[in-house]
Amino acid sequence: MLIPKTHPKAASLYIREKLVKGYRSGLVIEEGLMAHGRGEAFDYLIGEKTSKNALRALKEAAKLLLLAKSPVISVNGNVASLCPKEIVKLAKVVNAKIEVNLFYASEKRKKTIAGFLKRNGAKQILGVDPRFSRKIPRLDSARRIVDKRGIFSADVVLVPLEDGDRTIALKKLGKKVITFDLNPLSRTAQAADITIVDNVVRGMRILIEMSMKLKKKKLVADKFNNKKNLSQALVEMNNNLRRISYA
Ligand code: PTJ
Repeated sequence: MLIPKTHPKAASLYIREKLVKGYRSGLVIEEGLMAHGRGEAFDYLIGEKTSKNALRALKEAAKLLLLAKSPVISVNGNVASLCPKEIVKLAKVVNAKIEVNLFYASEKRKKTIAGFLKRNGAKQILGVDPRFSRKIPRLDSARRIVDKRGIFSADVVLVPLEDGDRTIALKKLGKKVITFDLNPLSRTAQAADITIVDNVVRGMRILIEMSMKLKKKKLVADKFNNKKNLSQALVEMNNNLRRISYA
């Protein structure tokens, strides 16, 4: 169906279309469509735009990625389908590796995602060769299987649209975790070092721009209070609701 550009929710509908296409081509699973619906509800509450608190988190995330020794971008079905070009571009700018890591894992889907990212410009995709598989201790989901050249040895991991278990397990291994999550209350959002409460589709582009700008500067990582920033995300949502309800 053709979505008119003038439709008030055109941007959101285009994102849905991408995900449905991703589902039909084997990148995304059914549960991924539901996860997106949950994200959409929160996106509505933040006014479908990048907020001040998200910009703060994005800046810190760019710094952390640029200062990292071996950063990795962890990719699942939803993220691959929503922003393949941005993943590849960000990896280039911050010199990160890209690893496929799935919750509902299957070898077939991992390969489909890796192939899709390569067609979008990626040179190397980790997480698909079982010879390099390692296990994250104390984690039961399929996400425990990681690549020894990637997440296993990384110091900073970007995990967009994540489930909380792995974030906690990665932190126990001493890694810094950055996430994109539209829900500031989720376990991932609460457990990560830096949570970007923004739609990954909008936020990824800004993260690339910020990383490109900051790359030219001398960087020092600031102390970032993620809990405080998450509280501000909730305050901003609350303010939006108040504005609407008092109108
Ligand atoms: O491809 P797989 O097998 O690894 O599975 C991926 C999903 C996303 C299905 C899996 O990780 C999952 O079940 O995730 P959850 O636990 O539903 O968490 C997804 C989180 O991402 C939720 O808190 C959503 O609000 C949030 N979210 C959804 N869409 C977006 C988003 N955050 C940012 N941008 C989005 N577009």
